[in-house]
Amino acid sequence: STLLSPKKMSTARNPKTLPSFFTILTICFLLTPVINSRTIRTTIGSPSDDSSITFLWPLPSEFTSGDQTLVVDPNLSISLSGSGGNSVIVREAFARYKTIIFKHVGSSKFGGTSNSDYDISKVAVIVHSDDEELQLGVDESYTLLVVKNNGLSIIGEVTIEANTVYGALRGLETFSQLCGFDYGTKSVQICKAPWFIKDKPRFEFRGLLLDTSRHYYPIDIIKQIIESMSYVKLNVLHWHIIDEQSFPLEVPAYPKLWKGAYTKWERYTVEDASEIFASCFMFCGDVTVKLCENERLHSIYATDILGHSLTYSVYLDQLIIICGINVMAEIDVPGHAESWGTGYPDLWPSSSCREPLDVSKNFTFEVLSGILQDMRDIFPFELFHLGGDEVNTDCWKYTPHVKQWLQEMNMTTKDAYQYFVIKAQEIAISKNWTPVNWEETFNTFAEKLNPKTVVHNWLGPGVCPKAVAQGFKCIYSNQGVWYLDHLDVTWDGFYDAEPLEGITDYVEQKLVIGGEVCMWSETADPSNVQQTIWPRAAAAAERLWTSKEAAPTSNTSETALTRLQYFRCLLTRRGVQASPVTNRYARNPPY
Ligand code: CP6
Repeated sequence: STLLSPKKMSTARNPKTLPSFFTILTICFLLTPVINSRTIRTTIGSPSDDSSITFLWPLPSEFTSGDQTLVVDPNLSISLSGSGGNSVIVREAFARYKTIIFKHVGSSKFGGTSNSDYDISKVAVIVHSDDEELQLGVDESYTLLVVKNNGLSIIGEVTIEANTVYGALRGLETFSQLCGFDYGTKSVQICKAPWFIKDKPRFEFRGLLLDTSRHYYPIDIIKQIIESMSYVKLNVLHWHIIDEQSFPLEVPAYPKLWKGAYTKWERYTVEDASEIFASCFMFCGDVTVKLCENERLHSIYATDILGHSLTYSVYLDQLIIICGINVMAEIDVPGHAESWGTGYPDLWPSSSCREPLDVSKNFTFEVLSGILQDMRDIFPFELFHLGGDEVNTDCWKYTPHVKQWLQEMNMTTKDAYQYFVIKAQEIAISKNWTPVNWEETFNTFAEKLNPKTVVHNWLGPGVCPKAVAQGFKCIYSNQGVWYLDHLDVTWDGFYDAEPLEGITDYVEQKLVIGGEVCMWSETADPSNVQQTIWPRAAAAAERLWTSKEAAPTSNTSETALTRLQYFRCLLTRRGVQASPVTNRYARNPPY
């Protein structure tokens, strides 16, 4: 059984977490019978009567709850402490979540605020370190404690403790999901308190691919997508910027490249691209950013929920990390790159052979290097995606100067494909990036790939077991279950996918860094992208965040569907146009 008794919980100490919190936790457990003499109902694995369901998505890895209902003060305050106690990121995140939590309180539509006494007035956030960089494997764990102030407690009613600001962000998201607006009393309530939550991600890489080449997405839409990702604790936006159909990105080193954009309105400037990081901050907090390029200093004008204007000056680096989401950019070579030649036709082998890029010219690699150099200034994430999928080299053979080059080099077209991918990897590595490649590169010349390569699965489930057996890291994106453009795959198809499928060895399992759902955009644009992503991406997000014990498959966990239906409503309440999870008439209970 996965039921956590108070005794088990207090002895299951994580050596990385400081004892202070566990002392508090233990005291709270001891006090719990005083606070509430009824048995605490433990939620994991409980029967599926409504009150036993925990309306959190993704489910935390460990938690217990009770049966008290607590009322939350709309003037909720934060006290920040620990060495991360000065964090603007956490403070801003708190302001952002306050807006979300109290959206309806005081609104004339619901008759103004109530006069009830509040059980929860303060959130204490303890962050142990503030200099952690947002990179792969950053500590995102947190503990969240919600107890009614019974006069005995010396701590805040809500305590979030984390080793890094990113853990604190995840904890604040969970806290916001515990808060619900009660239309009867017109107040925000937390049901099933007291709560003891100890949470950490199952996988360090939890991604969503967005393809901005098949259809263009304005910056605002990308910001909305980033913000919605933070609701399900996804932490990597895989930005598939360019493909054969359009080249929407400005590259200062080669200014004609973005002639390959559909129109001059469907392009991203370098500033736009930088904003895509900063975006969560700007979008979530109703913040606009003014760039002072030379100093990399940004002035941010934020408006808090009371309408007061706050002005901060923050360095760009601080802005990038506000939602704890990394951007992994992709330049897909040599196959998906026809649009490069609109501005520089020399990149095409010939006018009748426009793809793959011309492998025989130095110019091709000069341009690639120029693009990567300009992108290095924009994207600090350690992973960079070099594509390498679906390369059909036939027309290289029929293009005279390429054919001659192949003969001189004594290469087959397959050798030349390998040559291109390895050269691209060398350029990326020289710029201090870890290369990621689609699985065809591994399937064709695994032994030649740089050992640091992260293999990105998509062709069915088979490649990760093989890649990790050879010591490569792997990202799982099996197209049969995690391609969002496959509209026939339902939520449970996404939910039941298993990144560790076929891998039993513990050391090999550790090489699967996570997984990613893919929003290819041949048939999606801003009008339908959110409905196509949500709620199915949330199903995958729980698979990536929550341990398999706490979140088994849809068959064995009756609560998953009900929780997801509730979470889909949460998304729509927060302004995300999520589709229905399933047919309306099958819902029980009817949210
Ligand atoms: N574009 C690129 C695509 C796809 C891939 N790479 C793709 C292939 C098959 C399906 C969906 C998407 N559109 N550059 C494969 C990684 Cl079914």
